[in-house]
Amino acid sequence: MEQPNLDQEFSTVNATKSKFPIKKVAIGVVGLAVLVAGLGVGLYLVRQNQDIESGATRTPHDVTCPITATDTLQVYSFGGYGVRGDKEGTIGPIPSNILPGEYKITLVAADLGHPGADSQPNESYYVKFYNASNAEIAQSGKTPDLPDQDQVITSVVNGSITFNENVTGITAIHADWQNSNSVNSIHPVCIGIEKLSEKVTLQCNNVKVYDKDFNLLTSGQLKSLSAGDQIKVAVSGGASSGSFDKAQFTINGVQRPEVSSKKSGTQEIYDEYTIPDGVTQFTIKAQIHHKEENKWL
Ligand SMILES: [Ca+2]
Ligand SMILES: [Ca+2]
Repeated sequence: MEQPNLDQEFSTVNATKSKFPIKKVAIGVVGLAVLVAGLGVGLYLVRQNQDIESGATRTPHDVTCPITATDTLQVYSFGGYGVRGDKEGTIGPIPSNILPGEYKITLVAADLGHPGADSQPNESYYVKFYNASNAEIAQSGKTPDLPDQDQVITSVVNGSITFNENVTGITAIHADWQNSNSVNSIHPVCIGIEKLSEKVTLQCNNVKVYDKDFNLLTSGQLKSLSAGDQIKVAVSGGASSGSFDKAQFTINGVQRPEVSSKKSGTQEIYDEYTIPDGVTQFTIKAQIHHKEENKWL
């Protein structure tokens, strides 16, 4: 997808008198659009077993998280400490690295003291998700009460939850925290965050014009280009995941063959072009192709 957006255009410059007049040309550089698309793939860091906090009154329960991380499922541990309704109600935030998108949330809760002497009917917790500014951006559903006879419960608390920005921290909170004097102790074990779809941000950057040796041309040098000069036109893209594999340039309305060569050490894809005779002004448009999304920008 393109959205012609003429950034700059260089008008013809009068040549000084010369025995062999050289026709001057101008190069127009066209910027392209930003596209936000859904559905993508990516790999994430999975961090587990964060150091949470210690306290004389908080003894961690050694429960192995029953959720296995995959390419599309992140797992974060809360460290095994308990939360209660009357005090010590939260754990975290633990660091996370979750991109914007739609996810399914699974929480694991435990109490190895079960079956206990008393019945605790609200052994439940939920989590809050925070952005990089430590602002809360979402809350999960609550785990169901851990039955008195059970020691571990795994629950899908959100079939689908959408994050519109990166989640960089997760805090586990007792369901009764700050609402009750009851204990209802429960140990948040871990959270599974399964990607259903990701918001991939794609962007096509402005066209660059180089000489044949990859020296970037200034606007003054662009005005000085002459018929027969060899140039390289290049375009790059930006993406929250994946990569760009080819580009196609249109110069003065003529679409050129697709190219895939990249400027050494960069992700810029370039085409080689020789300034023809009889042309005094150029408009260059570029499209770039995102491999994984299979989209032209
Ligand atoms: Ca219970
Ligand atoms: Ca308990």
